Amino acid sequence: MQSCYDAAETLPGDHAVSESLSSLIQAVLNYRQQRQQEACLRLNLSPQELASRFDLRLQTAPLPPEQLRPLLHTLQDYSVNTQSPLFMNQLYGQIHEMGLLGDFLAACLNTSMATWEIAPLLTLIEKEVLRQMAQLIGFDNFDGLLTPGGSFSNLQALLLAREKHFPEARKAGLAKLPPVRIFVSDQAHYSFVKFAQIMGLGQSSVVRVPSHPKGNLDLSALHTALARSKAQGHYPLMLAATAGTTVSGVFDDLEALAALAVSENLWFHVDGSYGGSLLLSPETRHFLKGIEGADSVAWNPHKMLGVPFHCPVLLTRHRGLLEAALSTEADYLFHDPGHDFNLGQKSLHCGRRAEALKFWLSWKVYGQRGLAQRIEKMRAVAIELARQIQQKPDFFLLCEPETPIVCFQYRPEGWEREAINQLNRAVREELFAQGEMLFNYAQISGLTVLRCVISSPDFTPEQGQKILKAVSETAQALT
Ligand code: ABU
Repeated sequence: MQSCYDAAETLPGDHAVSESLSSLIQAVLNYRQQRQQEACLRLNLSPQELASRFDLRLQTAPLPPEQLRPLLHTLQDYSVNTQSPLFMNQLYGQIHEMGLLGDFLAACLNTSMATWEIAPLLTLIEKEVLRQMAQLIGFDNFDGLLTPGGSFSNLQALLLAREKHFPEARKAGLAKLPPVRIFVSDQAHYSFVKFAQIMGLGQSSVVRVPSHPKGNLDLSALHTALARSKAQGHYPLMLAATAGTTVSGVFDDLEALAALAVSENLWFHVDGSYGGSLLLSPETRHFLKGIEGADSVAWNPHKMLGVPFHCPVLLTRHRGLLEAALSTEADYLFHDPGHDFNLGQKSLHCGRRAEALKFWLSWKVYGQRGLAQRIEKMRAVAIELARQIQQKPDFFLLCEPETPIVCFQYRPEGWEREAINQLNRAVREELFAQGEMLFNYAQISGLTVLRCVISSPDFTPEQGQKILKAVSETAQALT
């Protein structure tokens, strides 16, 4: 049996293999293009059914060459098609070509971002991306890095806050810390609770302040929570605002929260993992007014900008604090202590992929204007979808979209709240199983809403109508 490469003569990396690599990559791209035309975005199979259809086994013998292309195609077939405009299930979706190319290039360069020695140009590229983002935020001074995810950016912000308020905790641990409190809205990302627990602060150190019905933090509830916490002898450490909430994509009042953070001596973090990208467009940056007052910002360009998953960024205006909080002696790797170009000294983990490259290449090629247009288009179709919803008497719109997220309910007249909630969940489950349009559901303000995250600039108003028709017909069929 002949293998993809003849193991006796050639090994992966040899010229003969790289020849076939380019045709294999072309085959993957062609098949990806072909899949765009297909109606079904996801096959609804149980783990057992999927495992029985796809040959997962790893064997001793090499794969026969004629089986490789079919294997790659099947792998694509059985994966979720996130490239369709009708993939609206998560906060990421359709990617663009420069993002894909930049990610491929990062894999080709195959290095770690730990030190200047092994990633000189990539380090400068990461710093340039950070500089441009910091400028958009309005930081005069900045520091930062690409992190392993928005959750980890929030963790690094927590560590920065601790370092600023209790630098001794780094060596001495938490034993002498007062009972600290971290204030977030009840719509904030779950990572604050998870990482407060992992940091040893305990889940109860996170105070989840009620939000308004559309999902933005209620300022008067925050004042009440702060006063109660201080009266109980707690130490208010951090206030974390959300710029683009996970469910409804709305913005907390950053200006008011920044002012409050100053007066209460709180570390002010803005979790702009989803909504940070609105800073790129002059049409939308007003939603983030006040972000320049943040001590730290999380921002994930992969969420709205078509950069492949993932590209999470953490920025702070406190230079030197990341190293203070995280650098560790390891002279086998970091030969020059204090070298500002050894980004590994600011990082939670050692080996870090060159995630900034794909964003840098996208920005370089499309320009800020091109990236901004993507957001403007997606927002425009989200607003159009919201308008269509408002015109239908049996639909309810949660709120005017601030980002390209549209949350709504199908609401038959005269139905009780709980019955409506159950109906909407059933509608989503039915449509999700059919696989022609993938959107999620979520709870907010006691409602189960259908949540469409538009992540493609190709999404059309006709596709919006198709979604509403499908929701309405499915609901009627279910009742
Ligand atoms: N990191 C938040 C992910 C939530 C979502 O994609 O729906």
